[in-house]
Amino acid sequence: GRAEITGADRDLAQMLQRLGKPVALAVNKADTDAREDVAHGFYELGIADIFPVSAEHNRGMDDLLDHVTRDFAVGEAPEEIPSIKVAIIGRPNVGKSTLLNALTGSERSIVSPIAGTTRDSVDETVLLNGVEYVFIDTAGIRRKGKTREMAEKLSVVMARRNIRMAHVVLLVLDATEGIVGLDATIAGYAHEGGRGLIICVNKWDLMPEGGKRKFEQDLRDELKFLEYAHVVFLSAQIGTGVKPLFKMIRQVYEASSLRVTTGELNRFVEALHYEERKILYITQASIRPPTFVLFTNKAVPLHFSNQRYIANQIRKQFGFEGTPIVVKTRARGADKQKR
Ligand SMILES: Nc1nc2c(ncn2[C@@H]2O[C@H](COP(=O)(O)OP(=O)(O)OP(=O)(O)O)[C@@H](O)[C@H]2O)c(=O)[nH]1
Ligand SMILES: [Mg+2]
Repeated sequence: GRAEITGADRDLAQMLQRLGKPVALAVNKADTDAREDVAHGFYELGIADIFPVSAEHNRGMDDLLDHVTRDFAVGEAPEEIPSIKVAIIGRPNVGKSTLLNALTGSERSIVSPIAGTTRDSVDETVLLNGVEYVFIDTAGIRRKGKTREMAEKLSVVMARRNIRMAHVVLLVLDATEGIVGLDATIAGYAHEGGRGLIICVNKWDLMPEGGKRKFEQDLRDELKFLEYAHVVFLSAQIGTGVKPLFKMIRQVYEASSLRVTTGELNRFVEALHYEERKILYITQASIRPPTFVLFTNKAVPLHFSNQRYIANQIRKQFGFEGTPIVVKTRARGADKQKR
């Protein structure tokens, strides 16, 4: 914006328009309002979408980014029937198959009191209120002489596999046994997988009344990294607490598929009063999991606890409930500072 249009600009503009692709023109170095006006002189290049910007002073970026991303698909394919894939994971014998049967009203998955009756994935579909839920469990295949240790290893392998295939994960725990090491291991994979997560405390029918609050407190202490996950108490065998899962799954799926515009995000950051460093700019790079990129004035990445703080603020502000949020930092002028 500080120089005249050159012959090379004209050639390039013509070439781009011949491609038949949408073209936007960013007129850089528009540092002030007066300079922004100059940008309009660039209409003569024949490109209708002109954006005066200042890369150095971070002006006009919101509008430009919102413009170029405006036709990007939000979520999956243009909503016909949304199909939500839900993995049911957990260690042996916690009641995964019983829960699948309760959710789908079927006897599809083999339930057995013998731990580790499972080997391959099995899935079952339920259509409810215009949404398709595909539940993925581990098929019941009884094998003689399977040791407890082997069953446990297998439960981890299957959990990892099923997490990859899913949008939302149901982590099943056995209330009568509390939270054990293997639960935490499997939970860790769900978290790393970046999937929306609901913690299902099963076999609650066997528990004395009134213990929910204490149980949840202990659970939150043990699984601190899952602070975003909903916790529900249920009995897969009797069926109590099972029905509300559908609505919750849908909500978690929608939260993990949410996109926030760059404009909204930057207004939010301005109001945040974040003191550790200056956040120049923030944008959402992807969904499932919602991933945000921060451009800051420091070269070192954000400390883990600060990352978590910002993730939680974003979650509160925009309703990303039940899903992990990833915050990445890009340092501005990182090279300059190294020198
Ligand atoms: N009391 C009670 N028992 C349950 C409940 N859910 C499951 N069970 C029992 O727990 C045992 C294991 O249930 P499954 O559904 O086979 O457990 P699983 O997690 O699929 O086990 P694997 O496939 O071996 O990993 C069975 O005896 C079930 O009847 C529940 O809500 N309450
Ligand atoms: Mg099973």
